[in-house]
Amino acid sequence: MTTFLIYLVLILGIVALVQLIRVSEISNFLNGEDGIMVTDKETNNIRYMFVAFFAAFIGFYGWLVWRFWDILLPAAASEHGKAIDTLMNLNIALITIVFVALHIVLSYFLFRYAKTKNEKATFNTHSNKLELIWTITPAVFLAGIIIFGISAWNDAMRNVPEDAINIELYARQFDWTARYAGKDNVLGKANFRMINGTNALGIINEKSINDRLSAYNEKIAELEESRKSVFPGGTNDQEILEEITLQKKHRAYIEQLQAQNNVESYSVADDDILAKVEFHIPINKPINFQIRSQDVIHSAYMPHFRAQMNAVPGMMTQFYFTPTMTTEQMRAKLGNPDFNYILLCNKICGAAHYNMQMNIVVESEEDYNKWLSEQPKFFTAEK
Ligand SMILES: [Cu+2]
Repeated sequence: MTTFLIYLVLILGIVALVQLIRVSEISNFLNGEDGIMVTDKETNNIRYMFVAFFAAFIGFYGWLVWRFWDILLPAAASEHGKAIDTLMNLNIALITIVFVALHIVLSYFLFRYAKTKNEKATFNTHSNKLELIWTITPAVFLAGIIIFGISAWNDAMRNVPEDAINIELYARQFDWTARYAGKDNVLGKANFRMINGTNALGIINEKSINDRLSAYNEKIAELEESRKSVFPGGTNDQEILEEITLQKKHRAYIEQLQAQNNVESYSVADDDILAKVEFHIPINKPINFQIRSQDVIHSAYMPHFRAQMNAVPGMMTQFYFTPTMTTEQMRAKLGNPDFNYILLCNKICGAAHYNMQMNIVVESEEDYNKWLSEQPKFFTAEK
């Protein structure tokens, strides 16, 4: 109702304004004045006002850049990030040059060629030369930026070094889990059919497979048992039989997984480590992030390292980078003792999306190894 009233007031306001203008036009007409005609004096005022407006506009842009430049991200804290920063700065510089030049020319033309009573405009219909200039110039600049962009991207996406540390970033509504591969640097296999309350990532090893199978066996035995208390062949019995078929189907999937694995492929998961609140990475070491999602599309965004990659359910994506500044160094550089690197979800994925984040600690390799050795292994940890 309030919205309706606001709209009504607005519409009536516009109607009143139109009527007022009409009244003033009619009164001018009755007084013998031509209200539509703009005088030279008015034109002159308007052109000065235009110049002042454009000067203020460009000044405001300059002020924005000056005032807010330092709340943008600090210099990149990863190796490939430097190229991305250069690309970004180059883009901003080009945009600024074009923006300022264009407005200077625009205000000059408005000023110089404002209509006066004695001046007649020239009428240009077409100029091939001009068309060529304003097509080719932006095309050359855009092609340059695109080539630079593609090469920076290819550099960032180049082959992952052999010695990269493998870390999985697992996304779900609404949190992140970082999984470390342990001593062998090989992440254990995972499958969505293995996901349950105690194994949110669906990691496969001998224990988790066996736990899963025995849970299904128990459930099936329970259902068989409950059949004894219902009328054989009756509606209730039918329902239980259907449930048993379903449970057996689920069990068959897990048995399939079991058949695909052996002692060796099980054991790579045995030393996997999960981190929930924050995760640590060592400086100057390539880190290979393997990114998965449990439910919807999320996006692993680590702005200070200029890294972002979608987390897509049903597939694994990957991003690798080498951090070049520890958390402590960045804190000192920014003069902010509370600074933390952060992993954010950068894809609006639901109600608590805003809170889907995790701190990243970059430290010396020594500290990193120490931290990692203190973390409990997922499968042997007390739960
Ligand atoms: Cu998300």
